[in-house]
Amino acid sequence: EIAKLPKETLALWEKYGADESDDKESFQKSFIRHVTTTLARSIYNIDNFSAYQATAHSVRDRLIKRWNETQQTHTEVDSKRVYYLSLEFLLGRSLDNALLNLGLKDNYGGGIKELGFTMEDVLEQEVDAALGNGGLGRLAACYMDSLATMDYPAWGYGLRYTYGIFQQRLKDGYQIEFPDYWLNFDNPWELPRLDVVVDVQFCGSVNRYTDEEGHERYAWEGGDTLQAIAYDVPIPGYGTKNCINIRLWSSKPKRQFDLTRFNEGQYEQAVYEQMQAENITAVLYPNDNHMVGKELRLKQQYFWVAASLFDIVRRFKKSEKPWSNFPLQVIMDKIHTHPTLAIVELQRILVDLEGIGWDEAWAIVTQTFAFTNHTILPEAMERWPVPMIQYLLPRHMQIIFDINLFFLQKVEKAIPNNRDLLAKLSIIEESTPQFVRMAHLAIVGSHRVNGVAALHSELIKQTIFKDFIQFYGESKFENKTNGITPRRWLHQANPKLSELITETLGSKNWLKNLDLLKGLKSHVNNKDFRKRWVAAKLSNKVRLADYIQKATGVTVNSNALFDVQVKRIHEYKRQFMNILGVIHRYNTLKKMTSEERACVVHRVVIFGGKAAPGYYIAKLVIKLINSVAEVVNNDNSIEDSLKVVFIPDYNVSVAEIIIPASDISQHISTAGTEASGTSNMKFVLNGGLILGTVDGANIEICEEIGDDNIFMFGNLAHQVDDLRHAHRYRSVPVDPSLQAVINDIESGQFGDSRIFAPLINTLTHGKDYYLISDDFQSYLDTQKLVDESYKDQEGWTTKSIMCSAHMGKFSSDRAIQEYADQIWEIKPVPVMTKKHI
Ligand code: GLS
Repeated sequence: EIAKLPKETLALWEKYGADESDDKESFQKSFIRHVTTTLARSIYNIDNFSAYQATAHSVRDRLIKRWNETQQTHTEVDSKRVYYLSLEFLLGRSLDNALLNLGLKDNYGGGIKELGFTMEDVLEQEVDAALGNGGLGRLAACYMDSLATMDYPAWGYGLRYTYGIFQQRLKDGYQIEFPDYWLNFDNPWELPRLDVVVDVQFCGSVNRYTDEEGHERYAWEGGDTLQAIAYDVPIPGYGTKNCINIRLWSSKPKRQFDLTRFNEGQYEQAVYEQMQAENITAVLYPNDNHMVGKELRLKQQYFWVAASLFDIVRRFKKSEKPWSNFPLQVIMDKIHTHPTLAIVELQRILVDLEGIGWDEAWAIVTQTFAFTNHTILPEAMERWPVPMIQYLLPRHMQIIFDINLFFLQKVEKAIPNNRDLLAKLSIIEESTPQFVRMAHLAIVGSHRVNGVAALHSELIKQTIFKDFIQFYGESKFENKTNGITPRRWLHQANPKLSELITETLGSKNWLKNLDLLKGLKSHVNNKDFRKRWVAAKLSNKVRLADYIQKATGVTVNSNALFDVQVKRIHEYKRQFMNILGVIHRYNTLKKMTSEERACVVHRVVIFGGKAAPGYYIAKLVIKLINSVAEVVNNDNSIEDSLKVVFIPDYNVSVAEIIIPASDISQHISTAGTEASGTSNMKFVLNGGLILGTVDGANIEICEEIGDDNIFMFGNLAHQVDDLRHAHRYRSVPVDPSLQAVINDIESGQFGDSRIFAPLINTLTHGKDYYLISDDFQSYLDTQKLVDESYKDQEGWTTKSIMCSAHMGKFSSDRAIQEYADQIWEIKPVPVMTKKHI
């Protein structure tokens, strides 16, 4: 029951609900108030961590105001909203981002100093919110930043995992995993909504009955019911009042205790149900680009979509609009196939609960959903066994069969007598047991499908989804190249460069319109500008060198060329090729005379990234990198011309230190395997050059910055199939330079060679699925070119400036604008101010 308040009360709200000011004194007041009341500490008892907490709470107060005003405006205007359904939101830290987006950084920085702390120390206290694996989860976070900044009415929906992506440590060069219990202390960046609770059902059975009007209906009954509790995470836009929401669901049991069991003395049994329920949102699955067919994962997916849809439908029903308006009010973007069950759930709500006819309901469903595909890798394609769905979600399985039946009937009508095509398009894979192909369900249940970079969007049409083109034609499939937010990835991560850019361009407008970076081109010959550009890079390298020293104990020279590959460890991303190249370089250096070595460019090769805990080969790559590092870094004979480091526990905040410091970064996936990649964009935006294959977004980056400013190499996507065929059936000999490196490893140069045998095996015996041998020589040649170019420091600086200047296209604002205009059909809704809620 919402209380109806008399007019006089509203006046009081007006009076006391006015904005808390953003000036220094107001911050200091609220800081002290939070130390004493929220944290219950005294002036004699504050450390950096409590200073962080008090600052965060002070920012949170301001965020909540904006959040309230935004939600109030959106409710009043009631325009179409986009719901971004993603199982991963890799937000990283929030304090610095919120300070910058809200424009509080200067006042708060000054304020905190007077209180006896430094902003740097305070910011360092925050733990990352690491509810994602890699690019996919970080993309979701960048998109939320853009949606907020561009005043769009948007909500994200995800899960509030108790444990985020594991923490990686190294022992004897091997990765070991530790749980990331990120909620150890209170989390100021979430608002628990303990009153927003949704029941979610599993198992049970389906009963058929006839309703009063004589229609055949289905009821899903019995089974277990859990509860989803909402936690809201406010996401502030940059330079706007708009503050959108990510709603994360946490699971809990519907009943606290089985009292009968408890009374019978079976205490453990009694808490069992509670534990089972809490398990659902306990842990993020630590796999990137790889499906693990665990029942718990399927439960997570349904739990999340059921709670989210209930919430979305409840909001829509409040408006009392007819159901036909649903797609005019709601658009849901499915990130990957993870939320595909939402299609089935919405059809179930409309047909079973709202009594709408199947066809009418299906039209609403397909208009409501859009599907973004983020990978072409076969091992990442989700398929769930029919018996598993049947058991957990019996009514959903029936609906999937019906969706499939009606879809195949349409195909048969349009393209008669083609059984082969029906089998290929079917949502059900006719194996034993049968499987549900989630990507097929996602395509059939969405009105639009898109890939995330030009090449990727073409490839999905030619490969995994090619049969669908026969039926739908091309128009349903399109491309939306990924983007990154310049607020976090330049302004926040690289304050020196950001300042220089703002000064040079005369305003901060580039932060909202990244195309303005083109204005830097006319300064490329300005001596002072170039000097400051180089100085910014150097100071970022010094910052990284310090971090490396602390994290690994290795001392590196900031004047060397910093060569970086940081991303999830995967065979297709070919960190293995990189380290093999390092071995080649090392042994070449060893053969040189001191005079010869004096002429070579010194390099620091930096690796970082997590391997999925069950991914044996990827973990061996980490071990090999560390074994090589051990030998190289302790070999005085090469006189510091090469250092190798593996930075442990790569995450968003570590990325913010590494990316601005790179001279060259490697994006060297086998052509056609990396859907887009987004770190490539971050590096180039920060004036780092890239060494890459003709893959993913590298291609479009090259188009924008020009091929003089990028080092591309290797075979092309269309050659891959033939090369693999040649490996299998003509046992092509391994590339000679590669063979030499293999011999070095096998000779024991980097420790017991038996350890690495399984890794070497992936290259030999007609395998080499990722074509390292085919690309190796061109990789080495291109690395030589990199060295040569780096010797010309002036030329390199010009390239670096030109790189940043041409990166406008890769702002996530551009990407979001395209989604909003062309797929979601949503309009900005500026937040109305002077509303006090
Ligand atoms: C990924 C792709 O592998 C990346 O290439 C892509 O940039 C990212 C965001 O679209 O999505 N797909 C995936 O499963 N993990 C990813 O990082």
